[in-house]
Amino acid sequence: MEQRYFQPDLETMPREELTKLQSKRLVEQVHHVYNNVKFYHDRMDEAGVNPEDIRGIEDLHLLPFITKTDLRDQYPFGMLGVPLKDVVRLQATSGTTGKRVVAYYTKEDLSNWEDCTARAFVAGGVSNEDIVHICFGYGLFSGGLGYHGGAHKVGALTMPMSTGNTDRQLQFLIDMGATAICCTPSYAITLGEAVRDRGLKDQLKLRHGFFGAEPWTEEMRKDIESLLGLKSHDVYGLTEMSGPGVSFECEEQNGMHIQEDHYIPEIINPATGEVLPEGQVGELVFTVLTKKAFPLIRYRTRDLCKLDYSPCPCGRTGVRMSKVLGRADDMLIVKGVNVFPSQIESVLIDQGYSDYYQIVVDRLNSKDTIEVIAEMTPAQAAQGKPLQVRQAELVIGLQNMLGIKVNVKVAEPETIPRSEGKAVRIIDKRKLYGGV
Ligand code: DLL
Repeated sequence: MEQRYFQPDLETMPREELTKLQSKRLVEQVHHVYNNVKFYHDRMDEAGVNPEDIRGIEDLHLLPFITKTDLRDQYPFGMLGVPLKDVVRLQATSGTTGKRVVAYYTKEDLSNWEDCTARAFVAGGVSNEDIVHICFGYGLFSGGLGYHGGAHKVGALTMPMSTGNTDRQLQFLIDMGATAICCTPSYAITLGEAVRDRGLKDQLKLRHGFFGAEPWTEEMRKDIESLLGLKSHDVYGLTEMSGPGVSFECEEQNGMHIQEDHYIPEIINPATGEVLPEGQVGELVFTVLTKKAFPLIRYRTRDLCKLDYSPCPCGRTGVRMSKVLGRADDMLIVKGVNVFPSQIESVLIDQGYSDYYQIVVDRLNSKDTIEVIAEMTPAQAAQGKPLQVRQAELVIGLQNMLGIKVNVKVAEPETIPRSEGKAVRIIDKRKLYGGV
């Protein structure tokens, strides 16, 4: 019989028991950080909180938040919770700006992380009979090695392909008969388009796909599933928490179960820090309960989403987070107006454009300009509608959504550069000369 859960007792633990486990682990973790990390000792003292004040998760709100800036300030070893000799691995965030954040793991931290990605694989139908093709980057980025550890734990044949060289990726996918694939959703589309263009779909044996590391839409899901002929699962995570596998979609494909025996989620108002009620969109904050080398308490992820505590038919009890709906720090202020890239994306998708687009913000003669480059799908291009008409429709759609005038360029199919890592969709040139 197909295995449904990797660790059934933990994944289907009734809420009451889960809360008790979280409370016990939180109390231990708070003592651990207070006694072993000077940064936390000082922060808690400043906030007037004693480890004894934290008796369970109901007291979590007493603890101060921490941010990426705190982690950067503590670079390289300031957040370490164990002696360096007990650390066996490090990974680093994939950010392209500022100092990278380096996260550390003990042997046990790695094993817990592998359990998390193994749970994601099993939820998506992977067993020791599968062949898992991993084309996330191996190295400092947590994607490759994170998935790798989980696939090993499940006992699948694990192919450490890493990124790049689409021809080689396709050859291995076909020759080895890979049944599962893991990569960014944008690379899945690139691979899928290559499969379509070369007529290779019949030679693929793929059944399961695990995608993440960047936002993707339901439209992208449909494209990926039909191009590669598989069922797709969204997997979320961040290096600071360990990497991929903090939450994952089960077979219902309806929200990502957070692995609450390891992570406590909260949703806050990013402007005030107030904890928001269930169902409201806000910034996701995580407390990691089990990681000892790099123990983060109330870490502000800057990812915007909402939580759903209603029961899931799959039987897992971990709360489900929605797709990431935006980044608290992606919000652009253009001509004094708050602009979320997700608003622009929804207009593009409504009008039938592809998932590839770019938003270029600049400042000319002290005035902000914003340009959206939308890429037509082959079907749109085949309609032969004049480009001026398309552009005018987009300008109106974007103006209605954002309340400001946006310049628009409509690009031919597949002309926006594809990336093997995370897609670059926002180019804010204003930062080049000193920021806004
Ligand atoms: O991207 C870890 C990862 C690797 C997750 C592979 C899933 C698959 P970082 O490089 O630290 O770690 O980037 C973390 O990426 O805060 C989100 O903004 C974004 N992100 C990650 N997964 C998703 C997802 C890895 N499924 C940052 N949907 C996070 C949307 C995601 N955004």
